[in-house]
Formats: sequence, C-alpha cells, structure tokens
Amino acid sequence: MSKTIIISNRLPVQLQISNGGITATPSVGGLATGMKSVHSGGDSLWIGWSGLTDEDIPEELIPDIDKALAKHGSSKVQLTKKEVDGFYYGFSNRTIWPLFHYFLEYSEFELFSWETYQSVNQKFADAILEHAEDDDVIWVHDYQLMLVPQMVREKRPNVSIGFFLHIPFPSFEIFRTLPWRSEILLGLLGADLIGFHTYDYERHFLSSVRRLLGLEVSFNDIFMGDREIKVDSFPMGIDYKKFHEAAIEHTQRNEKEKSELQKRLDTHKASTPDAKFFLSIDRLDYTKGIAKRLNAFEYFLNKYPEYKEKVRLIILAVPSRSNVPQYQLLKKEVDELVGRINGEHSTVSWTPIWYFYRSMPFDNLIDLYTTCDIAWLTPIRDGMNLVAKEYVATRTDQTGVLILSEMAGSANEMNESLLINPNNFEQIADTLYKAINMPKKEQQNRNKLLQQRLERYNVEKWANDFMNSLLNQKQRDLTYVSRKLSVDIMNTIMKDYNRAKKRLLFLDYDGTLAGFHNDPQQAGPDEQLYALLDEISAQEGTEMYLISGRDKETFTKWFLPKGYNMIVEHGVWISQGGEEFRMLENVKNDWMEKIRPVLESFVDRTPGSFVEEKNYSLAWHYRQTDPDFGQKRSVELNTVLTSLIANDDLSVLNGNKVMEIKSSNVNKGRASMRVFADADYDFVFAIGDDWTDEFMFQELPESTVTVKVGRQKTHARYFVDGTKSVRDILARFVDKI
Ligand code: GDG
Repeated sequence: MSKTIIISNRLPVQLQISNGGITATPSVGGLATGMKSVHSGGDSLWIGWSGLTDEDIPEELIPDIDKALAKHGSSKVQLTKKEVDGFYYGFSNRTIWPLFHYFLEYSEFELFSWETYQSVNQKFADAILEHAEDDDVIWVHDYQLMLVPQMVREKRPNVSIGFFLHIPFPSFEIFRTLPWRSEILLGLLGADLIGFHTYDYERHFLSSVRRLLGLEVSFNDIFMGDREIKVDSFPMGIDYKKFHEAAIEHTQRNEKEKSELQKRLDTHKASTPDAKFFLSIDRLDYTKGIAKRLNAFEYFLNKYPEYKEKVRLIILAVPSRSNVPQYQLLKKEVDELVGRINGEHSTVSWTPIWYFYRSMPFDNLIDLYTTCDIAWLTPIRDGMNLVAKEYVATRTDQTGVLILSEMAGSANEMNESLLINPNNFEQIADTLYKAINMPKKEQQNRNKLLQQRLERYNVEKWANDFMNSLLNQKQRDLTYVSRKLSVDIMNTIMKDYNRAKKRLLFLDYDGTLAGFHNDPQQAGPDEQLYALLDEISAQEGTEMYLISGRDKETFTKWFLPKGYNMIVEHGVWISQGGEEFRMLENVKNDWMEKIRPVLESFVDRTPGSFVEEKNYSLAWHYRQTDPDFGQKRSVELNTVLTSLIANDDLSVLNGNKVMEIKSSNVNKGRASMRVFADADYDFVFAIGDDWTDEFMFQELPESTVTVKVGRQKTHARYFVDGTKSVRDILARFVDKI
C-alpha cells in the first residue's frame, strides 16, 4: 500500500531527556496540526531532525528515542552540532532566511555553510530513500530542505514529490545574488508540485526559473526534459476550530478558573475601562519589524498625546535563533527601545509597553488574543503570518481590530483588516487612531467576513488541497506517459513502415532536427544529421521533405546540393530532388512596407530582438530577450498586428520565441497536403515542434503518424522530448538502431 512521507527540518514531536529516559510529546505548532489529516493512521511517516544533536544524546538512549518517535509515526535524521551550525544556523538562517525576506545586507555567502547544507540535505534525502517505495507520496517542507526533492528524484524517478515553501520567494533581482541560485532551483525542480503561500511568490519563482535556467514555462507549468512541474499557491490556514473553541471556553471561565495572566489583564482593564490594549506577538526576528513597531508606537504617542495613559502595547517576543548574531543585536535593540520609551513616557500609574521575552503556553496566548482590543502585526516581510489569523479566530463576539502589514502574505486574504505599510509611521499612527475609534458594528462586520473565510479555508483544507493537487499532477503525468512515443508504439510504427510501399515523411527543421541557437544562421546541420538525412532520402520507397519556415536562401545553401526535397517559408517554395526552388503558392509581399516599420519599432524597444526578412514573410525573433519582457512584448505586438492586418489576407503565427507575419493562404498544412495529393502513399509521417507544425498535424489524413517535439498542447498523436529522440526515430527508419 502506498504511504505518505512528510519531511521537515523539525519533527512534530518534542523530545525530553529526563531521569535517564526519553519522552516525546506532540508539538502544538500550526504545521503539525495542519498535517494531522495527512499524517494519520499507519500509512504515513514524518521524517525530521529531533532537535537534539549527537552530542546531546547518550548512545544508550538512541533505541529509546527511535521507539518514542515511532509511536508518533516519526523517524529522525541525526545531526552533529557542527552540521546544525553549518546547515541550520548557517546556510538556512544566515543566507536563505535573510535573502528570501529581502534583507540582502544580512545574507552571508559562505562556502562551508553551503557545503554543509548540501550534505545535510543529502542526509534527509537518504532517510527518505531508506523508507520510500515507488508509489509513495512525499511532501517536503520549507527552506531548510530545498535540495531534497532533486536528491530523491535522482534515485527514485517515479515517486511523487511535493514541496511547500513557508517563507516568501523573493524577486529575481534579489534571488540572482545567491551564488548557488541554479543549484537551489534545480533542487526544487525535483518536485512534481511546488507550493507557495501567495501568487506573488509563485510568480517570482517562475521568473527565476525562466531567467536563470532558461526553461519553458507555460502558465504555471514548467517543462524540464521529459518532466512537467506544476507551481501553485496554497495560502496556509489555521486550525480555526481549535482557536475559536478555546476562546469560547475562556470567556465562560469563572474567576477561579482564570489564569494569573488573565486576572492581571482584567484588573488593568477594570481600572481604566476606556483604555485600549494593543497586542503584538512574533518570534523575535528582524523580519517581524518589532523595533520599527516600537518607534511607530512612540510616534503615535507624540502625534496623539490624548491617548497617553489610555493605550498599552503588549509585546510578546518569542526567543528565536539566538545563536545568530543579528538576532542577538535585535534583542539588544528591542530591550533598549522598550526601556527608553517606557522611561520617557511612563507615569506613576501607567507603563506604555509591557514586554515579554519568552514563549507562553497556549492558554496564555488565548488570554492575550481574547483580551486585547487591537492586534498590531506589522512584519517588514512575512511569508504568511498565522498570528493575524489566530487573533481573528478568537474574537467570539466579532469585536476587535486587526492592523496588518501589507508585506505579510496573509494580507492578500485579509482585506477587511486595516492594512498598513510598516515603514509609514504617519499612516500607522492614523490607523491606530482609526482602530481605537472604530465603531463596534464596523469591527463586527469586518471580522464576520474574515472569520467566514478562515473557517472555510482552514489548515486541514490547505493540506488536503495540496495533496490533491499533487495526486492530480501524478495522474496528469500518467496521461502524458500514455501518449509518449514509447518503445512499444515505435515498434508498431516500424511494422507499418516496413510493410509500406510508398512512404512520405515531413520533417520540420528548427527545434526538431536541430536545436535552437541564439543566431538562426548558426543552427546549421551537423555531420550526423547530414548522414541520417542522406540515408533516408536515398531509401527506396521513401520520399522525405524538409518542411520549414526558413528562407529559401539558407536552405539552398545547406541542403540543395544534397538533393533533398524541401518546402520552405511555410509553404511558399518547393524544391524536389535538387532542382531550384519554385513557387508552390502564389503570394504577394507588398504588405511588408506597412508591417516592417511596426516590427522595427518593437526591435528598438525590446533589446535582444530582431527582424528576419524572408521573401514572403517577416519574422520578429525574441529568443535573446529577457523571457518575461519578450513574452509581454509579444502579446503587445500581437494586439497591434491584429488590428493592423484586419483587412489584409495575412496571419500571425506565434512560433517558439518568434512571431511571423505571412500570407494567410500559406501554411505547412496546406503545403504538405498538396504534396500528399500527388501520389498514393501508404505511410505518412510528420514531426515538428511548434505552432506552425500544428497545421500539418491537423490537415494531413488521420492515419498519419504525427509527432510533436515537446509536451505542449498539440493535435499530434504522440510526443517525444527533444532532438535526440527525433534522431533516434529517424535512425530506426533506416535501421540504424
Ligand atoms: C513561518 C513563516 C508562515 C507564537 N508565540 C507563541 C506561539 N506562537 C505561535 C503562533 C503561530 C506561530 O507560533 C507563529 O507563526 P507565524 O506564521 O506568525 O510565523 P513564523 O514562526 O515565522 O512561521 C510565516 C509560517 O511559517 C507558516 O507557513 O506564516 O510567514 O515565517 O501559530 O500562535 N505559540 C505559543 N506560545 C507562544 O509564545 N504556544
């Protein structure tokens, strides 16, 4: 039976060594809760680091640890202190974390950390490989393990792998500064499905894949060799029920049942009934904007002094990564700021900031959420920010105001909150003012909508959506596999080929017989190709046509001396058996005067693009332009041309990084049909890679063996993956393999 393997840096259980024994207790984090529906029963395994290094664990306790973890469906990856330093505190938290959160100046590029990151990722991958079967589903989590998908894929090509990134994926301009950027992308592309919290992160990732690896991307699919990788956004939710129900239970508690914290909060509320509590909860991390928030608070007190003694900021800063120097500096900065602001603004009966530097039990977290009037969460950059969602979930009477940074992923789904730019103190001060004075009805209207959404798209739904999408991806892959020109299909084709008396072959050139070059003139045939084509064209009973959009001058130079049959410029010219080209279609080219200047203006505005002028068509090539920009310009050009040629008998062909304008009655389908009609063929074959070849696939008779090079949508019956496979087919035709 297939199983699910979840893999993350930390396990969903916490280990304690006490009295010479080991205990493992489930952790309460969002991820662990969210994955409950996926990680349940006996058919799932969670692999991760136990949180203890080799040096922490006495050898005799290792079997006990394994047993304790196994009870929770978990298995550990064991790391030494040095590995944790290089992999976790080093590359993960001093390189990737700051870089992906746009703190470029904090990012360290150290070879030792990178090498440790690689070797530790390999350890995680090996741990998966030890347990994985071909039909298993593997879900890898987060930035610490970005190389794992490819490492597993290498050894288990058929297994289904998903990857989810919990932090932002930065824009290409930031990502490109990473010395190991391609390795990271290739590592991730081992997955079948790559998930992000928001569409923006997804779009940044696709842009880096296109620009750095030059891979073909269509909507949210990446084509790499014979694989298709799906990229999508899945905004992570919370365990809504857990927070909401805990809040209901809190509101029903009598005095005796209340926590100490709750009692203190109640006392303060009672002493100044119109006072407002602002709440800020984060890990103490520079991305969370805690220091900025403190400064903004002071700005607010100065701008609206009437609120002195009427507001209080409660800051819960949870200790985090305190081995990393920037976190130590931040701690110092926040300590000093709190001290200074309290020192300058406190009165005998009022301390503006209550500062907790610790982690609190869940119960106290709910006390804070339910008591505070305003949640003020203003990260400078945050993948999602679950605290914002948790605060809203606990507002049982739907009062309370959420002030949220635009830079948090959750801002995309929480439009009803008050969104602010964490760098704009003026806006923040005014928003705090607005929040304090927001009518109860308005608070409730906003929270009602937010709660409905959070309840519906909860963390369980998030996990299930991701898993379903991963399974669908696998299914989609299988559909492709069934149409791939497999060995068995090729054997059947060869039987028909050998049996046939009169064969007709149409072979497209660029992207089919030969690969692409930046300069089309450089993409001439190599010796191996000539040898293959010589043999096919000399084969008895076979008529071979090279069929291309190229100009006749180039093909005259390359192939006329060989005597191959050729159709060029999409069907304007034909040459048979080494004769000079003659016109197959009667076409005009007087329209070029009108279109050429338009294309030239696009060349001027699109660096790297150029116009190729053929006898009866004009082509605008954009292979060498920035991929995103080129794509955008091609859409623009298409719009301009469509209106310009409306009254001419012209059409625009969107090829592979080329747009060609030509007479409408010329295309490869019409040309190949004219040849086909000349004789009685009993085997017809057509192969090509782009849009212009689709005319052949559609117009030639149904019995034609049509083959598409690449995995894009096509009318062809089969597909193969690249020019190497095309040449293998041709070699079979002449019995060479
Ligand atoms: C990363 C991304 C993304 C906090 N303090 C206490 C406590 N918490 C809990 C909260 C919440 C969680 O920790 C924090 O989650 P966030 O989403 O706010 O932030 P990160 O830890 O940075 O998480 C983030 C997330 O991954 C998920 O993909 O949203 O953008 O950075 O659940 O309740 N829990 C308890 N005591 C505390 O003192 N018990």
